[in-house]
Amino acid sequence: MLTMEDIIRDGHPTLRKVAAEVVMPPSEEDKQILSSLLEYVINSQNNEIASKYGLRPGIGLAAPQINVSKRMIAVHVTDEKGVLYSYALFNPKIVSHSVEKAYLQTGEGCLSVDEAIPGFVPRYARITVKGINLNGEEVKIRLKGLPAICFQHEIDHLNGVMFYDLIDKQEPLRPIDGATAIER
Ligand code: LHY
Ligand code: NI
Repeated sequence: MLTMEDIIRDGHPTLRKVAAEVVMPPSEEDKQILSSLLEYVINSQNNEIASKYGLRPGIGLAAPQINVSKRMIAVHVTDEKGVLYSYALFNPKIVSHSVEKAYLQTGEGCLSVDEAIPGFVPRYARITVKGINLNGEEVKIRLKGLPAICFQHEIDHLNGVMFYDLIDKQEPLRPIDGATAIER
């Protein structure tokens, strides 16, 4: 199982690389890596396991964060209605998005960034993501709210983008006009 020791931190060059597409059908090794990402986020949300292994709680994780520069992400997050979005995807891609923007009222954090960096991170309010799941099936997911933000954060990691890159450097906490503020 993955622990915080497997997660590389800000400053590591892998976090700034554009990750490679995973060749389909995926190898057993790539499937194993992807399932370990999902296992981490699930374990990290279990109080007993998280405290036993010192896991920082997370809702998403991308392969570059464990120093694997390949296009794989895992997300395990519930929306405001309590609906669970639990996905492990190869080659996830945003195939369409709203014009409307949204941002988390509390800002974002990152398992690869140890300090808190305040500021609003502009995201699309709604996205449609396509990818391949662990069973090799193509999935198409429509997302809004926190799950949409989480997928965008994880897909950014595949492109070498960190959340703080998107924060307004002059005025980090200026409400983003026309954007919806989302509570966690
Ligand atoms: N994980 C963050 C986490 O706390 C993702 C995240 C996304 C935080 C959106 C806050 C808002 O689970 C990662 O850093 N994954 O890359
Ligand atoms: Ni992150």
